[in-house]
Amino acid sequence: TSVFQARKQQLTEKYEALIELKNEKVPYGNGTYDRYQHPLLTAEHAPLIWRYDFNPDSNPYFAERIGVNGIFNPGAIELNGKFYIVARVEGNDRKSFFAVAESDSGVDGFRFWDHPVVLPETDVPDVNVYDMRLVSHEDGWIYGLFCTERKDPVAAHGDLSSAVAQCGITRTKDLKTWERLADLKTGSAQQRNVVLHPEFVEGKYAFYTRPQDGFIDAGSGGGIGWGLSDTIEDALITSESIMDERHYHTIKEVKNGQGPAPIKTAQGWLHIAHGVRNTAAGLRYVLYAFLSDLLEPNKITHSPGGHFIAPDGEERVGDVSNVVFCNGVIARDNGDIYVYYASSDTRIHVATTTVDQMLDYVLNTPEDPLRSYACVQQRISLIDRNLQL
Ligand code: M1P
Repeated sequence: TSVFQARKQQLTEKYEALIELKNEKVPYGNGTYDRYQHPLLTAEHAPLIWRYDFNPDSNPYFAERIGVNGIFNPGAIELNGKFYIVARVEGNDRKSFFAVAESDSGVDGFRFWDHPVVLPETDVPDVNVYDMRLVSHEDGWIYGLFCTERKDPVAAHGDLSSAVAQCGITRTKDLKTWERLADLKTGSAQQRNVVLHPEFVEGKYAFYTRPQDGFIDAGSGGGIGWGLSDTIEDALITSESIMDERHYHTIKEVKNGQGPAPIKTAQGWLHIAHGVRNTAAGLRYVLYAFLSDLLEPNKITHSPGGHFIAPDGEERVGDVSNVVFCNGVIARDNGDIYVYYASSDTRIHVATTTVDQMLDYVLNTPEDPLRSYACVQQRISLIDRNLQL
């Protein structure tokens, strides 16, 4: 057999074994959610036909031609009983694009469709697109809100890093054909982590936003914002208010952002978000959760202190280490919740929980008391109640 044939067969067998790998819960959990043994999607899960030239004449060594660097920050949706992830796939060339992977179980067996998403451009072409939030809106469309990044047109000569991030909007009925709408317009110089609320509010489209001054720095802006738009086709937010502010010496001191669209529960809208703080080792991204009012989704009613999920074990290391990031969740009719999150801008994981467990978490976890002394009092109160039992 030729090198081509041998390598093609070996890599195909290895790939199929990876896709067929069963995923089990990591024992014990923390009572609120369970992690799983294996990541769901990594660069190795990118189909071989995306990466290798299968023609022996032009690729005698069966060498990788267009590599994939990472697969992370997933949007997620359930359609007709199947689990779909719209992953951020990053090529070796640093450009991200979106691709749909499908699974029957939601915790393993995710397989990409043959072709990535063909996302139409606007008149101002995107340089990079990433982090799609999928929302099944009550208007009947599935929307994908994502970050579109372009070079800053007013960057100083020689500055090749300054960028402008804004919210791109696309919609689909089947995850196959995508219609591109105009980018969201707000008063902010930069926007990332924009999410469409699944229902109309006051008869308008409602958005969670994240205004910020610079591409990386929240600056005087930041926090999870909220705004309404009359239309989605040419979405415009004229009044943006901050519903979840950053706060000194918390997990969201430097930045925060809404994760996926919130889940509707009997007790309120259940949100998963990310919070960022700075450390000597760089930024640390964790997930946190909160509950907001059913009628006024921008009013937070319960805000557990600290993180809900923080990077753990292998999650802590990757292209951008010490990061967990979530922009996809699936809540099934039976109350099961699948939280799709990525670690260190490298790979995708799932954590499973239920609406009941998450409500137990947000309703019974005390708020951050913001001072060490108060934290000790909070803990002593728990200890004393336990000692009496
Ligand atoms: O590298 C960590 C994350 O950084 C950004 O998140 P944020 O806008 O909150 O700073 C995003 O680029 C995200 O994709 C990335 O995972």
